Amino acid sequence: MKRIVRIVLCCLAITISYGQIAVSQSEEKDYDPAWLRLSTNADAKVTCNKNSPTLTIAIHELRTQWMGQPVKLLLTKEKSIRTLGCDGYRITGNPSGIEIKASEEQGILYGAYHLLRLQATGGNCTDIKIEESPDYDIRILNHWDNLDRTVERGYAGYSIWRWDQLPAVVSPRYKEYGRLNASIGINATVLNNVNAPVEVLNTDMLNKVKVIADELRPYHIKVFLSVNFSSPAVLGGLSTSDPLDANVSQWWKEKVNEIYKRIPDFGGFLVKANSEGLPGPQDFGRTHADGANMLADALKSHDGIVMWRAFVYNPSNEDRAKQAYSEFLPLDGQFRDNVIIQVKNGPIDFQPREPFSPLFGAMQKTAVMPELQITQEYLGFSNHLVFLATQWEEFLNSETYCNGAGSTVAKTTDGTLFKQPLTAIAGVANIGEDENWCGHYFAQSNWYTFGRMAWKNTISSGEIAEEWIKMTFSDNPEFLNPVKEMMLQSHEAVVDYMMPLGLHHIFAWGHHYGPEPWTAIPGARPDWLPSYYHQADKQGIGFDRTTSGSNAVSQYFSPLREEFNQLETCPEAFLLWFHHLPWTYKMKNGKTLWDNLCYKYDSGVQQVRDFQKIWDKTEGLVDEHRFKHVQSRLKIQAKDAVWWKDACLLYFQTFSGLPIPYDIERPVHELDALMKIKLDMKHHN
Ligand code: BDP
Repeated sequence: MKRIVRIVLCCLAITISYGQIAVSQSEEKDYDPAWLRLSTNADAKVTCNKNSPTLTIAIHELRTQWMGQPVKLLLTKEKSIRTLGCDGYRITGNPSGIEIKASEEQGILYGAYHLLRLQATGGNCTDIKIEESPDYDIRILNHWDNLDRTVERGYAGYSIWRWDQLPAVVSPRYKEYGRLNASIGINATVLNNVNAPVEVLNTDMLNKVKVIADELRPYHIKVFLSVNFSSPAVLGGLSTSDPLDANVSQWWKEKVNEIYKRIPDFGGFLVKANSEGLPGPQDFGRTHADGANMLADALKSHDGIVMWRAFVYNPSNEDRAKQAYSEFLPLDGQFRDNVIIQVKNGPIDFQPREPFSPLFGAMQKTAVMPELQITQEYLGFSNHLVFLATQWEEFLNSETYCNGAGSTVAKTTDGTLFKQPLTAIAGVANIGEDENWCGHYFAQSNWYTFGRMAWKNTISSGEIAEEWIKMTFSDNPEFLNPVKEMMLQSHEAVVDYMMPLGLHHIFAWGHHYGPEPWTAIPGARPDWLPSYYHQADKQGIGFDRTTSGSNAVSQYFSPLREEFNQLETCPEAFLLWFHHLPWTYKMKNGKTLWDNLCYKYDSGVQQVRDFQKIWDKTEGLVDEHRFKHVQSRLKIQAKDAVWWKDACLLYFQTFSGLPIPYDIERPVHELDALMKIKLDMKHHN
């Protein structure tokens, strides 16, 4: 809840007891090694048949951390290796030696990190035969970092990009960032916020961007920028930014040339246009395709690309959940081959749980890429322990039925079903200059997960959790097993205590931290108010998106649309997303909707209490600093979970008039008091 709100937040200071958001404001300091914690005195024998900065990194990583047999790195044009693509590699090994082969240097780098991961996770390091290549060509982080170093929806301190010091001072953290990303296969990054000011394209800024690009290049990370569509007029002084105006396209061409002169391997642009008040081609009566294609033409000769976002919606009579599809589907097939449409996982906005956006599978003649949110804007910021792998797994494995059974979202985007010229996946970064990078130690697992899933979209959340725990904490089963279980349950827990059964967007106005299902701001856009989404009244609750409601179900393929449309088949996790139901509606377990809602909220609270117990038992199995840090965050999460439960149940009870089942924990707050909470979110400037 948006434009106004943007002015508020990013890094926050909260004074109220319902959730202390820790914000680091310190200068350059030591930082946590995250999942790269192997000891660095291995002295391994490593040879390589070629030389380059990237290969030097691979050699150094192995030399210092690999404890096993000699390793040979071989860049080769062998056909069987070339078929693995430019990022792929083959590792073969026996007790006397290991070979990593790849056709490009980045393949060698990824192979080296794979071997080290095998060692760190206790895998078989003697008899190895591994072949890997990624499912997506571009595995990209989207930083929502502003030029003043605040981070929109960032909860780990200021931006790691020291625009104030660049280009003269180069933070050692850029390289460490490159290393962490390369170790999980991330190969691209958008440095700045999608809400981009025109200034990002100033020559001064480009000189700074060049330095970061130079630092990240050896790690094989391409730099992209978010740009503002009205740059030609506002920055360039032209009379218009109309994409069909010859001067405008010429301005972009020259700007692009200026960039490539400094950064020859620049990736391209990410564009948020005609969305939440930002300018775009529609301001000039043109379409999204006109805008995207004009930029694509400017980038084409340099091999640059345009990632054009489909996150568009307007205050209209059309259900917000339908709008991106309505806007973009008619344009399918009209985009250049170096344009890819970036679509958020759900049709609304990174909610705790959403069905997948119906654009996946529907746009078949245009490259489409998923956008996931790693930063926990709608999941308790960096205070709540939420492992996102299960959420993304659910999304990637969702059946679209666009091409019969088995047409998962993953397959509609990775080139399996549609031969799209580009494949990519984006994650909105949760990185800041906090000592632990992400605010919460467990939030590092979400950065890690994004890389691993972008590489292999069928990897299971359990596998990722296990790898990450072993690399980051410990392989002691006493630690590993319960912590893994906790991580795997954590997303369901947060859904339960925030928005169970398909509820969505009942967050506090602006900052999205706590509950405010009651918000009523005079004059506010209706689609920015929780009541638009929950539709609670004396009769019932939920958004009717069936054929007799907004008919959003029609945007899905059969048989999914019927499945969502019919009460008997609609998954209970999406019940109130698609249906408005009476409070006394009988659910599958024989209990009423109201009772189920209460039990869900309560179960969320109980799960967090269990997480506290699990974590407390790990004392001594993990270093004290991280133990205490996570422990104190879990206390905040437990308090917040009760806050959510009480706020939502007491508020919805004013409509249902029904008692909270007597076998669950009683509310500990007064609704009136909860309704008065206004968190003091300050903009760091
Ligand atoms: C919403 C955020 C807002 C972003 C917007 C976007 O609240 O800060 O600018 O998405 O993705 O989730 O453009």
